[in-house]
Amino acid sequence: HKDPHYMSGRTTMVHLFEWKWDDIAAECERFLGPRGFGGIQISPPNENLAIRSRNRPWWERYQPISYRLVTRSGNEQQFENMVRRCNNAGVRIYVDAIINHMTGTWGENVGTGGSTADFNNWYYPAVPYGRNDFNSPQCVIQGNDYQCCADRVRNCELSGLKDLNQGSEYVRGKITEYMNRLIDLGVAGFRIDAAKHMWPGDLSAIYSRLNNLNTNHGFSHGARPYIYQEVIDLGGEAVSRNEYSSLAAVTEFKYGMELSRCFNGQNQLRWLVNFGPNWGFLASNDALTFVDNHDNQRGHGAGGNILTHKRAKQYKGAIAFMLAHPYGRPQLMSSFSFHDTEAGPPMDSNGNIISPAINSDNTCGNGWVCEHRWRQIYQMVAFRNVAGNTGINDWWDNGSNQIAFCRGGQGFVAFNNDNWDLNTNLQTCLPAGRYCDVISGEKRNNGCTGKVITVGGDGRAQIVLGANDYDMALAIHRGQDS
Ligand code: LAG
Ligand code: CA
Repeated sequence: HKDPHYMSGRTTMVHLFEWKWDDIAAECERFLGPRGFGGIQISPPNENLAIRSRNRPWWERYQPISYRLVTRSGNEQQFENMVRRCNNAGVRIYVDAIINHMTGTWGENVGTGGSTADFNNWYYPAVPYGRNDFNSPQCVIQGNDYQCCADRVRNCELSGLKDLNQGSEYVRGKITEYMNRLIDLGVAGFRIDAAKHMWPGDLSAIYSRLNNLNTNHGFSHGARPYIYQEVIDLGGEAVSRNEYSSLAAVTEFKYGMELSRCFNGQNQLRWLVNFGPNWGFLASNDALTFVDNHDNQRGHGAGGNILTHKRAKQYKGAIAFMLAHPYGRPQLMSSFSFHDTEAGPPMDSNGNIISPAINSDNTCGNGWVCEHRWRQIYQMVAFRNVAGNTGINDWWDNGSNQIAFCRGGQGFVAFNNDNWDLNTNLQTCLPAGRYCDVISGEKRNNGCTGKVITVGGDGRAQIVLGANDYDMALAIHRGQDS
């Protein structure tokens, strides 16, 4: 369950948070496929409670009311069409699977597909689930449970959401039926929401009953779904991510926290010389790595001081480092803009999601941030694809916040997070030539719209990154010379 089954030469997925299926299908064909993205994490595709009293917050999608494939992102036919078109474009789909709980305790009870529920009686007729499919006696997780009591973290309710008993044969059957339907429709894997709140043994039983990936969608015979389990573990809790890493991959929340500290100026970039397991992270293949996710970018989940698109220069620096550095399996965040941390995606007065507009410079409009369409970000996805399995060599730093390194003979990257200029002759490990920096510009009509770096026969080049430059990184790679 640790292989994402990307098409060959692809390395990176993006979370298209709250996008509609039709828009994702178009995005695969017009952008993600051609630009070499490996996959997409989509928002939960199963029916959720429509929470009108709060003006349709984003988090209503974490309140399942049934496993029918109908949400504000689209219906089953649109879902099927999206998966087919994305797979055809070489881009895999990963489903955010909400299997810990069902919706509960809200003053309304109609789902996005019209299903209803009777929360007070644990009754979800559209599945159906009833009282004895949920943990008993009923209890709600309290703050200190995370320190003391793994059993309460797993068997009590997460913010009052009705807590399914995954130990039950019937519940396991309903969950695997849902996930297998998605596999048969061509998805490549799952994010397991709230994995910390489920017993590893129960998850293992569920994973073992999942189908192999669908060979009609280009997967090889016997391919197992990629699974990354959401376990927030910054250390010191009763539940550890190590209880899950033998089953499948795990979200490595320490990664984005530490990288944010570095690019925020709270830790020096030079310490990144041994970034990876030496920092207490999971093994590389076990780790789903990211700077921010849909929760911590708005102070939900673990919260913390995480860089987001709102601090663009530092954020692009951190993302460029993540994509240039070989550790982990990177995931990009693609957001809608927000001030209110509860607000849902751009929507019309009927609550329908408004599609992103695509501007002539590749960026998005209509309230969508589309970090994945920022040049400095999508061109680093291409950098990572070119760098492939190479390691890091020729690390250089100035003893503070200026660093540079090579990826074999494939690529070279430099960063300046000091408040003085970087202007130094460095080894790039690349063949002689004139290279177009993929951060400050791009190759266009045999020219380069950004900095041109001249690499000599000895592989060295003069590298300039002004403290006041628009971006703090510079990156060149094979295929970008002229
Ligand atoms: C997750 N991972 O473990 C998701 O990444 C996270 O986004 C989900 O919480 C959570 N687990 C449950 O799937 C989000 C919001 C919560 C929200 C919850 C359910 O961060 O704030 O809770 O989704 O919609 C909301 C209210 C609570 C209320 C609860 C139950 O904020 O006050 O108690 O709904 O009605
Ligand atoms: Ca639970």
